Amino acid sequence: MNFLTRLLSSLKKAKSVAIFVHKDSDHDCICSGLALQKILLKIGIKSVIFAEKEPSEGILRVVGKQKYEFSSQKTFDVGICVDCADINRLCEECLKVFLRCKEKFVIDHHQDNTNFGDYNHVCRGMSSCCEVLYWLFKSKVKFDGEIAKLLYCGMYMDCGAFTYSSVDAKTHKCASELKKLCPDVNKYFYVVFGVSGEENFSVTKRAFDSVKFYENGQIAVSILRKQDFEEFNAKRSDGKFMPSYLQNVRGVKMSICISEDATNEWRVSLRSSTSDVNVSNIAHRFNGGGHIQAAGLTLKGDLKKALHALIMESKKELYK
Ligand SMILES: [Mn+2]
Repeated sequence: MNFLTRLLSSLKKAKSVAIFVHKDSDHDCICSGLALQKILLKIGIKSVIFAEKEPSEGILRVVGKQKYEFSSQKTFDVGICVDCADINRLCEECLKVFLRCKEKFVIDHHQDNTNFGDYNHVCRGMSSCCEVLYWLFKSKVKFDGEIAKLLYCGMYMDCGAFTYSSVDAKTHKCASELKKLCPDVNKYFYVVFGVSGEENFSVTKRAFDSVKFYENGQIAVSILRKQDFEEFNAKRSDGKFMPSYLQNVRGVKMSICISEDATNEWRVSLRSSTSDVNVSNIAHRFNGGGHIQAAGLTLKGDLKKALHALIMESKKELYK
């Protein structure tokens, strides 16, 4: 039995269905979760979405206010996890609920997905989980403008606006079909990329001042400390454009953007400008994960030591 047949037959029998998105949610996972919820509704199935917390402002601008669950004592018949490479990407509360689900389904696109569901549909290396959902349900459900908008936005954000190596002719075909259903979708990218406040501007400026280059300009590193965020009343997401700025510097093959989340706890965002440099390999060595050209990890402890370890691993990947 193929994955979709299995999923649909389980859903038909299920009295309760839960969708799960990963912690530190990005556009792709929230858009995937909401699109899947609406797709299921089209075939008469109600579901709830479990998340770590309310999505960030940038995501809210695209999806609007929606209902999420954050914990539950209930046992669900079917659990579907989207955009999650590994079961540990679920927050503690979501994980408890997911583990109790009688049947567990996984829909994802990460190269390094661990097939942690009872049934797994993983299109490794595809642009986004949203694209996976598009191809999976395309022949079963008639997508409407709202579903198309969600799928398009999640895909657009997860593939660096169609610039990553994960984008192929199929991705563009999917985008083309979706865009017919939501012709004005670009306005959301204006609100996500175009609008910034003083806090955002100031913290980005601080990040620029911190930039150092290594290995003859092939590696660029930016660092934002807790006090930088506090000084400008900014959040980590206010510095989110640094990776793309650094990737645009001539000669830079990979960038490392570091933000101090809590005292001596560093969230690291890795990007590479060529698929020859696989930053997900680096992330894995520090228990992180992601994609070939975009990955992330968390480090604890002394920054100097952490940075040194990161540069050493990056060099290994760079000269492979
Ligand atoms: Mn994704």
